[in-house]
Amino acid sequence: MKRVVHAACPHDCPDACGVLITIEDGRATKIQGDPAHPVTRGFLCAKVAKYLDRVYSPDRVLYPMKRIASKGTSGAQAWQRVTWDEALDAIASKLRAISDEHGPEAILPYSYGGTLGALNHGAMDRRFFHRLGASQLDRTICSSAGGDALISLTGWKLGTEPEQFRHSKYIIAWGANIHGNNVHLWPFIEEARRNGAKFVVIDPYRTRTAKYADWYIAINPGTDGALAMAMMHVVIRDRLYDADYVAQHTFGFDQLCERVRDFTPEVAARYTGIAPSEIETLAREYATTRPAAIRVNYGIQRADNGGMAIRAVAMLPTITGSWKEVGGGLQLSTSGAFKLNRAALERTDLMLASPLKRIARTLNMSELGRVLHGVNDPPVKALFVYGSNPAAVCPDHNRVLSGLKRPDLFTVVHEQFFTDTTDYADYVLPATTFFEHKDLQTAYGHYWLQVSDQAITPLGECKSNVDLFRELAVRTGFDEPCFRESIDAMIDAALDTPHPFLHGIDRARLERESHVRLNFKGNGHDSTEPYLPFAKGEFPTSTGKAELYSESLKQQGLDPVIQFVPNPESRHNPDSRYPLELLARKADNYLNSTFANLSVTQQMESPGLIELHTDDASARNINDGDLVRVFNSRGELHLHAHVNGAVQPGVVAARLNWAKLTDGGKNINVLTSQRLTDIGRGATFYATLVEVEKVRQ
Ligand SMILES: Nc1nc2c(c(=O)[nH]1)N[C@H]1C(S)=C(S)[C@@H](COP(=O)(O)OP(=O)(O)OC[C@H]3O[C@@H](n4cnc5c(=O)[nH]c(N)nc54)[C@H](O)[C@@H]3O)O[C@H]1N2
Ligand SMILES: Nc1nc2c(c(=O)[nH]1)N[C@H]1C(S)=C(S)[C@@H](COP(=O)(O)OP(=O)(O)OC[C@H]3O[C@@H](n4cnc5c(=O)[nH]c(N)nc54)[C@H](O)[C@@H]3O)O[C@H]1N2
Ligand code: SF4
Ligand SMILES: [Mo]
Repeated sequence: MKRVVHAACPHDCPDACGVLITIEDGRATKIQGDPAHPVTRGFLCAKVAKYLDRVYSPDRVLYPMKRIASKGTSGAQAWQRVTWDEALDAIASKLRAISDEHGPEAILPYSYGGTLGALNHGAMDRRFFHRLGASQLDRTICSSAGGDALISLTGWKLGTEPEQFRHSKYIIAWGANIHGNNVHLWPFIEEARRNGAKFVVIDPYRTRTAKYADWYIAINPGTDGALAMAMMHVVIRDRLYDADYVAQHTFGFDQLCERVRDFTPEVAARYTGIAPSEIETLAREYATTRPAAIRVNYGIQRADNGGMAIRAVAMLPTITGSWKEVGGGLQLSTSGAFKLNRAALERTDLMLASPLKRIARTLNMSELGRVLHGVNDPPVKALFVYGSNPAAVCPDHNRVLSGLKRPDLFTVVHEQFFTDTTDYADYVLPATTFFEHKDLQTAYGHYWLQVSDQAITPLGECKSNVDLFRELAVRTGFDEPCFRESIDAMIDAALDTPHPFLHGIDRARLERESHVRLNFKGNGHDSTEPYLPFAKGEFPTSTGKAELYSESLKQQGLDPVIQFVPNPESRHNPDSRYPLELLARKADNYLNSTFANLSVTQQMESPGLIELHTDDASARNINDGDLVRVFNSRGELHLHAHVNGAVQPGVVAARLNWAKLTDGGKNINVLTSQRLTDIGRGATFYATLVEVEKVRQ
């Protein structure tokens, strides 16, 4: 018996692809992109195209496991297989004991982007931890700096839909590795270029995307705010802005003019390394070629000044009025449009029924290293990890590891594979992949909602996040009806909202049509027309306008307009102890640390490298292929030098990998810090200074 099931890729990727899975005799035999999905257009990225190897990998965690060797060890000798009953009972009673002794806030859930399915990402888990009274997690590790910065300007995380890029005449990929991280935008850009569009890439790393650009601008890391301010200087000085749009729909234009008056291309050139004449050209071309679209991604906000950088870049389409045009505007994220009934899914009100009887404290996931070293009261005594691999992805890896090694810390990890983090778990619980459970799928790079159907029965004894936390709630004695809700009832609850964007969209329709575009008609837009979120202003800010001046930023002690401050770890800080700016990047063929352990994806990557400019290599007597030590005050690791022209002098780049798959058991996050961004308390992975030296062999 052969059948085809419609699913949706839940990985942490803007594209949220529609996926068709062929099942024969209960086994998945083929995966392909849904040709009917308007953004997926029938193809998948290289890593998910090989997904059968992931689902059926012999390395999957298939049964609950209890640690029988010291933390930090892995392999068969570290684990004893136990039943689900034993594991759930032991975990429930340990959490109860910790709660009784230290208060429930001593328990910290830790989850992020393993799955973005609305139910498995954040629903039954949230209900469980809220009812327990556990600490809340501030999920800042990826996008909070840029997200909060965009909201400070536009009030809402909305942006240009990918389908509109085909109409653009000028496209800037700004800190956006489209080929690697957002490949389904690419066909629309190609179509635009066939119609004469110019394609500009601004990135300190010569990505695959940069190689295709008409104009590649190798900016110094952490200086995008300066570039955007100088571009606004030119646009305002030469009166290339849209005076009408600015007058009607923005607040604080005079203060912005004042702020950028002296921020000339010459000033910006000193920071960015881009010649003043090039900044002039970029600004003039951007403002005068219509329509012009900016795809800014999260790369530029992973730095101390990253929030302000996104704010500055997002001001550009606001002052040029480019939001009015089909194929104009800017995309950072489209996630704000998916107005699911999160209150019903997450039930924060359950905290009031917990032993705490109040809203629990919030701990920042990007500071896990600090959080695990007892700086809070009560200290964290239990860590419950699911959908995340903090022992690989968190900044300041050595601090994170010394925390995870604490003998008094009770750690549970719900996982598909034996990752870096499971090496520190007391219990590992087996998790389903998206083939094995049903979910509701939003997106952050387009406006299509999908139901992802279950394609196969769970392998081994795997359970989905929803099922795990449902069962744990019952074991813990929670009897609220929400803990008995079925998957379908949860999907219905998520869609049960008065918001016009979800009007007319229910589960039956999603199951029938596979993907449904949000209903923009309710916002005064026709649902089949291109969606222009801010064409008529309608910024949901306190002033109802785009806030070039933001009172709320001022209240947070931040510059209410815009400001450029160089990152403390950068070549612009005269006190810097280390000379090289490290881009601790993602791999094009992994997804953060996911896929790093599979040989099919490893074959597409070259892990274990540090990319250097030839000047920096020869100054250190380093040749291509040499083993080098990369270090700073936080840590060190050994990588092989690769002198390949990808970076400018003064910049080096390396990629995220599982620590235990790297020489010496360390990954690049031994070098990154726990400093937080100016806006949004985010992680600052891309503002890291290091030195590199040859290892004498
Ligand atoms: N293949 C693949 N796809 C992915 C992911 C993955 O790991 N692999 N991760 C997913 C996730 S979680 C996310 S958040 C998205 C992120 O998608 P992106 O935001 O595109 O991801 P990044 O790779 O963090 O950054 C993009 C680019 O910014 C550049 N960059 C770094 N610092 C600066 C700077 O100071 N200025 C400028 N202009 N550019 C800078 C980097 O070199 C990189 O090429 O991608 C998702 N998709
Ligand atoms: N140096 C450096 N560090 C970075 C970044 C960087 O660019 N450079 N990027 C940062 C960014 S943008 C992000 S978003 C974070 C990502 O950090 P994480 O969200 O931790 O991402 P992953 O490394 O993909 O780990 C997700 C884990 O969830 C598991 N998983 C998948 N699906 C499920 C499921 O349904 N249930 C359960 N229980 N588990 C599941 C996967 O097997 C995988 O091990 O990393 C950050 N860290
Ligand atoms: S990871 Fe992204 S591009 Fe790849 S299949 Fe999933 S959603 Fe599509
Ligand atoms: Mo991310």
